[in-house]
Amino acid sequence: MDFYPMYIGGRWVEARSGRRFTSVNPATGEVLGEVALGDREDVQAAVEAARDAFDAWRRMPAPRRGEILFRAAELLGRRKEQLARRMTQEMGKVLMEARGDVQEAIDMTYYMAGEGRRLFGETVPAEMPDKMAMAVREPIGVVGVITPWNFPIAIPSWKIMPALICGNTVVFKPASDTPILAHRLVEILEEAGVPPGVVNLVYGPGGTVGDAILAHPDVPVITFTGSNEAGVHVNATAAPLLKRVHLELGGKNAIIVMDDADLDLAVEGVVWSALGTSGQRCTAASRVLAHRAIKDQLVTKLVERIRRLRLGDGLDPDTDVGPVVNRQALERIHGYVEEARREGATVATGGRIVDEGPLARGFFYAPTLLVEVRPEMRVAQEEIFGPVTAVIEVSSLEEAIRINNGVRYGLSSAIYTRDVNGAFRAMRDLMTGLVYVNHGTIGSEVHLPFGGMRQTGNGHREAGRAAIDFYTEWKSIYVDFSGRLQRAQIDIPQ
Ligand code: UN1
Repeated sequence: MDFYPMYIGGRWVEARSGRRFTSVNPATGEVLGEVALGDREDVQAAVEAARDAFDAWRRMPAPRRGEILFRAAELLGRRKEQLARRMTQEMGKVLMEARGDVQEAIDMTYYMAGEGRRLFGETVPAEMPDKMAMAVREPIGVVGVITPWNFPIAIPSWKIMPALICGNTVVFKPASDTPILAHRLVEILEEAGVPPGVVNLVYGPGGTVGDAILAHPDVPVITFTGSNEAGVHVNATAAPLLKRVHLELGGKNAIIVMDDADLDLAVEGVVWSALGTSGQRCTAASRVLAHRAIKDQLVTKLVERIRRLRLGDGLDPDTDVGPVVNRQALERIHGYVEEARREGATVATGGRIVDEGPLARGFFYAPTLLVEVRPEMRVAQEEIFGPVTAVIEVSSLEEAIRINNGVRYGLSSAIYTRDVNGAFRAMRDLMTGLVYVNHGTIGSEVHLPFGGMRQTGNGHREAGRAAIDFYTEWKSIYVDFSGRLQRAQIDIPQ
């Protein structure tokens, strides 16, 4: 059985306790490998290594750090297929989407490599003669990176690459459902020339490792993607130490389909956004706000399209939808559907755990369309994180926007329409960090800010230049070359 150690201070090591856990293929139940199970002491060692490595790393010229990331991007590119296959085995998403996940990481890594030559500050005129004023960006220190399993290469890369290019060091705790992918990513960073201690990897199911990172006084920055429940805990644990915390949490994303929309295009957008990655994306479309004039027609087309989807092992090129990540997920998803039924919704297709035939060995949920859903139902308010979407009928754009905005999340939204004015009104009024026009709710690009409003997060954004803002501190520098005392605000030049 393959074994996956932790990576601390540039060495691959067993957990100090010697304990291990396993990683399992959700399509087959097969055990893929054994993984070192970390605890508090491993975190302590990782933080010390990251702290010790910080000084040399922050002083390395940023373009040189960029060269290391450039090599990492090349390695990710060369291993794209291998990584994608492993990803399908470890968390179930179909191979085509696993390739997309790795591609997002490649794109982000090249983008951040380039930022090494663009960590722009500001120079501004000073108030006094013979004086210069400027603001420069500085790294902050050790960044705690805590990531989910649904984008096992992309999400860690969105966090680690900007943290590194800005000159920070990293303690990385990946989701315990996808430790092997995390291992592969860190191997690539090592091979690309990231010096010992600059990136450290500690695994730990059960919260001990995560909590030790959150509560460690030498980790001033935390970046976390995961559920809202966990995000609140992250925030509360980090708060007494006044850490800088980035939270990327849930979504309850909607696609509005207006009466003048291209329905076939909308169907493709809904199916891709709602059922891609088996709905396990924070950007997944889990509500369809359908104009009443086209609702019945849209539902008929959606049902027909969804029934043609093939469920199966993501490695099979004929598979459209893979399993969900684990048994608990399967039960949680089904619980939402059952509750929707009790509240009066109708299952137009799907609505069941696949518990017979060869797929019964894995964690498969039949792609599900719910109709007769009302905006206040739980299934229309809470994040499901599974292959389920709910159709809600609306009578106007205003009503659709109101319902879209009537949830606690604000990550992504979309509108299908041919009306230019309506599209612009929606772009202005939809309260989400991402808005798509004639396109589904998923598929953000790495050079634009990514993140959500309201309880999807805490105001920070990742990707693009926004990430550079998160991973740096501003330092304002004044240089007086007049040779005399110039008292600010007092010796006002005439
Ligand atoms: C997530 O599900 O946590 O736009 C991120 C998208 C992807 C990112 C999803 N680029 O759907």
